[in-house]
Amino acid sequence: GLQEGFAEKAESNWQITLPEDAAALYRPRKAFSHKGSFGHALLVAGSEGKTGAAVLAARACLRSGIGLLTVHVPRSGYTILQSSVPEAMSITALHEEDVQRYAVWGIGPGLGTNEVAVQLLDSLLTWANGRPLVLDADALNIISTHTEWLKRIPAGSVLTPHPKEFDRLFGPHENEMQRLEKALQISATLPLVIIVKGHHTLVAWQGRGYFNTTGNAGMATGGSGDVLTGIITGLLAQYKNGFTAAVLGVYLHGLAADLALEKQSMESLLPGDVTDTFGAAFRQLM
Ligand code: NPW
Ligand code: AMP
Ligand code: MG
Repeated sequence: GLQEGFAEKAESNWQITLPEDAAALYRPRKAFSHKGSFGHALLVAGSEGKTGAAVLAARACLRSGIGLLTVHVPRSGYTILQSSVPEAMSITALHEEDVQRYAVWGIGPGLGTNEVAVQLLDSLLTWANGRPLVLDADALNIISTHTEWLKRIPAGSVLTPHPKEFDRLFGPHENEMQRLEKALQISATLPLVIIVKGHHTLVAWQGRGYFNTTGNAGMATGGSGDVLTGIITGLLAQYKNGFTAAVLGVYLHGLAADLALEKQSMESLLPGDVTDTFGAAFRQLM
């Protein structure tokens, strides 16, 4: 596998994802494939005033090649989601029997941290049944206040904190290097893919760290991380491997942002523009 390819050339626990590494991970679609070939993902996102996070994650998930997408939003987000992302199905209630049909769950963008959100995450962690999850934003913030839940996260799941969310989860760090070392340590202890977002986003897995080489300061706009959660969830459903989904997702997200600068400036770039450029980014991997 590619992880072995990465490991062979590594002289230390730290390495960078080069374009050829990302291209080696990419798998083109087969001519006789159908929507069932690419997985059915569930996104649990949004709350009143933060339905935008659900919309951004849903669009990104669809543009990453998912076969089918269902999004859980509160009632207040239902019509917004349905009219802004018609390709996605929407639901406003979750039941144990129904959720089992979704192979991969992405949880957290704009979810909020009130008691309803806490109950929802508690149920999802119980029902996950070994299924890998993508956990972001408020899902991570909730776990920060219930740290014993870290042990309930299924193996192979992907956590996508920004530095502040990372520190809420794992304690304060004096500097970025300390934080990255901690991410590596945690990934050697827990069977989780830990991302630390930033200019050179780190993917930590099994005690090794993979730095991303794409992306730019134009991504420093609210909603960028919600787009990343969407693409990683979509890739996890297709590639069925958290490490691959994380490395490829982070790389494509940054590359799309770099390519989007052909039409935008760093000031004008919006998270949704990056989603619209996923196609150009995928084409560079072919
Ligand atoms: P500072 O300012 O340096 O002290 P929060 P959130 C820090 C949803 N959204 N390097 C920085 O702290 C999300 O999905 C909904 C260093 C920053 O001020 C969440 O559910 C949107 N520091 C919820 O809102 C669009 C960094 O963290 C602070 C850093 C809250 O998410 C927006 C912010 O973190 C948003 O995505 C870095 N690279 N990155 C919508 N349209 O619906 C961040 N920080 O307090 O966790 O709040 O990330 O805005
Ligand atoms: P979030 O804070 O959750 O919205 O996530 C921000 C996203 O934008 C992450 O994917 C970051 O890696 C990316 N990002 C933010 N600022 C920069 C930057 N200066 N250079 C590269 N990527 C960035
Ligand atoms: Mg975020």
